[in-house]
Amino acid sequence: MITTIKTTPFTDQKMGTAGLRRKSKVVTQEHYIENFVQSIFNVIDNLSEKTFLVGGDGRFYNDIAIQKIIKIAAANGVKKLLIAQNGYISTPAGSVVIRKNKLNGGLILSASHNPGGENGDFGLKYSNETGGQVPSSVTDAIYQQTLNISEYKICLGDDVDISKIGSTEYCGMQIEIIDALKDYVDMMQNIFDFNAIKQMFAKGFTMRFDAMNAVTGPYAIEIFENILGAPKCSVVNATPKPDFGGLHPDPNLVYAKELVDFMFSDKAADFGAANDGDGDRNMILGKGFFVTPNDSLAILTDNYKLIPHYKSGIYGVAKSAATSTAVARVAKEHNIGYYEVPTGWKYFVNLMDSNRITFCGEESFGTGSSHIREKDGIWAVLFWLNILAVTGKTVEEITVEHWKKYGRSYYIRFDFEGVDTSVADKLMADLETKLPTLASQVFEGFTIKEAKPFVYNDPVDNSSTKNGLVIYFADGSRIVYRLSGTGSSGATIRVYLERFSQNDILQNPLDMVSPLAKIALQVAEIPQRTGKQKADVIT
Ligand code: G16
Repeated sequence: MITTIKTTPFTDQKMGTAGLRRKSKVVTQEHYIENFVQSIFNVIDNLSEKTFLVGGDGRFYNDIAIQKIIKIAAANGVKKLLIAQNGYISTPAGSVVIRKNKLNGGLILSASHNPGGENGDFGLKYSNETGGQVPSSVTDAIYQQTLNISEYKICLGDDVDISKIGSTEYCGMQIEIIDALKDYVDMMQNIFDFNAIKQMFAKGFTMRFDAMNAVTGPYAIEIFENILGAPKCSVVNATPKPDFGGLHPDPNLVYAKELVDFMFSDKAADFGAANDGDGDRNMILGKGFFVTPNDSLAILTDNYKLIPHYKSGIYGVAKSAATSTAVARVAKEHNIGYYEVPTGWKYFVNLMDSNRITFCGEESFGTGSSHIREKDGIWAVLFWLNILAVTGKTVEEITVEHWKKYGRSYYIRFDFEGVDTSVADKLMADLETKLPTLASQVFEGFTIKEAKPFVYNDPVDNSSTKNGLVIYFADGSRIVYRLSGTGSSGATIRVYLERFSQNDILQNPLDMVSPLAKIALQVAEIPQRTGKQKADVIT
């Protein structure tokens, strides 16, 4: 049943910030998935001793791609696959399964927060035995394979029924269909004070969780409604759909509009949250109140003692360079380690594995801890619920008290989308050349202290990564520029603006950062080069 098929390379199979992300129409081309999956297996030794997890966020084409992966894995002599029932598993739950079962890795089919469907995006992430995504050295090796591939092996058997939990054998390979919920739910119960949260709901506390028609719906219903006792229908858009019901499953103020409108209305619940397509991102809201992911990371870290699993102490904390410096002030206060890494969760993995950090997070609505090696949307929601239950305070009270103690980093991100790739690349290259000339210059009353690329030297594997360009101002404000690494076509220029104030903490964020926005556009010549006078998305 095993056959070898001749093929020719696709030149666009380089993984970005988190796996390979391409338009569904690209991925459905003949041999596309086969080439990529074979290229992954080509860089792994001793496949006959290895077991991998397969599952994803249920988006369009996942069902077909899963069957292809099964057939290619079997033909390559893989020992065993654990497959999530019906193919559905959130990215964090996948990390739990890989770690708990000591698997050799996993193939997670998700383009995360990108839209899905026939006209949307498809994605495939490759994790190793840490439960986190493989480092750049491995993605580079896989890319080289994709450029040189001339054949792949595949088993010509029927499709495997993955709808029922149990074990089977396929083409000489063992297969186990697993419940993707149980291990994850158990882990959350071991981390947080479920009794305190249950009591809070029993007293009438209300929440709305928007699963955005994506993979976390069943997890959220089980945890928030069935176990913790949140009122029925607290979880909305709870059924995963291949096209996310037309939603763009990115939990931010722009794309989670339905939830935001509700939380800013008279009917608002006490607490609101959303997750993205594969359940690793989160957005936190109070009644008429939004918590930026930057502040959320700082607040969770500051309150770690309220959580049973962390109360005896944490190692340290890390953030991506583009994320605000709010958590740095908390790390200093608690006298714990503090690290700044490039954008991409994979850069946190070595820091967690070497016990340098316990918490980490990013401006792109990602927060997590060393319980797994991916960011974790439901974990962040439970952390907030635990804080609210123990303190009896509102989301707004907790956040404002935090600002009173630590000052506030006003923070806004501008995205310029659909820019021609060559225009975006040239803009970044020219800006990098210009950076050294900017020191000491004054724009809009702000003095530039230093301007340079962000370079990260990993203390564990000594690799060095350059990602983004940073302008540091004398008053602690910052502008960061980088190109998105998760798009499926064209380029997105991201401009991250941060302005710190110790005492003036209740201003409008957009007003506060508007002088920085002006400087950012002027210095990089964004309007002249892209034709865009303003950002497409402001979050
Ligand atoms: C991925 C990575 C994150 C990163 C984000 C931003 O998120 O896992 O670590 O912060 O991309 O990507 P970019 O700014 O390059 O578009 P996700 O949720 O898409 O997997």
